[in-house]
Amino acid sequence: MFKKIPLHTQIIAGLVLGLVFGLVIVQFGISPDFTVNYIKPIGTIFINALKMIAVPLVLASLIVGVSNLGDISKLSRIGGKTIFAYLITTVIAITLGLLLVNFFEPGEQLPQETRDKLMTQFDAAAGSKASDAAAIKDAGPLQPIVDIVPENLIAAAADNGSMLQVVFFAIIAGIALLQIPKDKAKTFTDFFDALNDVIIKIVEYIMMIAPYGVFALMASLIVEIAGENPESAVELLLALLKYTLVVMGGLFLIIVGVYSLMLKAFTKIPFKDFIMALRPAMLLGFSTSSSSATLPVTMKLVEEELGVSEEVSSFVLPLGATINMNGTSLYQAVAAVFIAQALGMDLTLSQQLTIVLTATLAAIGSAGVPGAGLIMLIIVLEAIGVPGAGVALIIAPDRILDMFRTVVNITGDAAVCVTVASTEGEMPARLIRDSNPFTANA
Ligand code: DAS
Repeated sequence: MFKKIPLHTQIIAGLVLGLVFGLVIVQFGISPDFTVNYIKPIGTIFINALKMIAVPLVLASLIVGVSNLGDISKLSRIGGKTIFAYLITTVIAITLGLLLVNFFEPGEQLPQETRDKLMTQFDAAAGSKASDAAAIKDAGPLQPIVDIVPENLIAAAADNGSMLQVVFFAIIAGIALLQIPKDKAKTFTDFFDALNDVIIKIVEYIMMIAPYGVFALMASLIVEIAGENPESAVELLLALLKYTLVVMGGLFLIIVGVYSLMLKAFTKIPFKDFIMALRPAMLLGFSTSSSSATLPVTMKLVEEELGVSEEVSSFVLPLGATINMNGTSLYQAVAAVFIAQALGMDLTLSQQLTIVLTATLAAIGSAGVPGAGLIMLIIVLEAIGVPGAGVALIIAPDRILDMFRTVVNITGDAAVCVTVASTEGEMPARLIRDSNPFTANA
């Protein structure tokens, strides 16, 4: 019976029960020892499992994603337009996220005592972070670029902090794959294709313990942060609520701002018709939190309801489901800065620009499965010197945010798809009006 409950319902239940459990412990002054010694480890296991697969997930999904572009020569007009549109919408989403989180500062209200506890809880030896920060300041202006190229791939893979170096290698390997004889590349591509599937299966296993992990993380977070004064738990929850509203606001602006402008500028599709035609895919993305699972429906809808040819949709949409996640990239930008704010770490401009680069790459590397964005967030955090375990702070609302950001991911893929098709002269308004049941009688 338990298996039949949808995953997101289970996780929301874990979240609520963890919240209630933590608040009861704090409210009745019960010793935190039991929670810290027997509940918190479950949460640590869940976080470690997420961190465990971050490196293989990046390697597999990026190498497969880049090599799926087909050989370099085939990156014709459509491929160039598609990748350009995906990169532009991703950078716009991240920039919008950074503007919102720096303007609303959801993590700034926390008292210093809470910040110190959070920093300790995330096993971040503040001292070493300070020395890392000092090292960053002393390094030359091109150091961030130098740091992208690993001197030892195994060492980079072993240290979550060098995730950007793993991403760099994965992209270079994917491009090199495109330039060696197809028969030779197939062995390598098949291996990483299989690895990609294995990792996605492992993500499913990890998401099975998610309800328990979220329960444990929420309970121990409340108990450890509240300590003697319960009101600091309330402050933390209020900060989390503000963070959630900033992400949701940003996701909404992407759809009604970015995508509607793009459709208005490059297509003759009325935005309302686009959304009405795409509704079934948006609802499926919301309930499954998976771009990959929704892909077949998205393809069917853009072809049948919006007049996109199969040739365009079968290139643009699968690529988008793999490398284009505008919702996830906005979420990662907001989450990274929120966690830094909550830990009292001021981010320099170059660290915020690093977020643009790493969140773009993290979104490219995120697989279209539930929870992928959270796993890849670790890359962004480590790249800017914020402890990766800081994801524990935002894990509570993450399942709900995953549902909404997946809807934006899917909508963005479809918006770019109809834009590319329109610029290929594929969809005169007449065709859309005739084929679209919502407007056929208009
Ligand atoms: N659930 C992912 C997707 O399918 C997005 C994410 O995890 O951020 O698009």
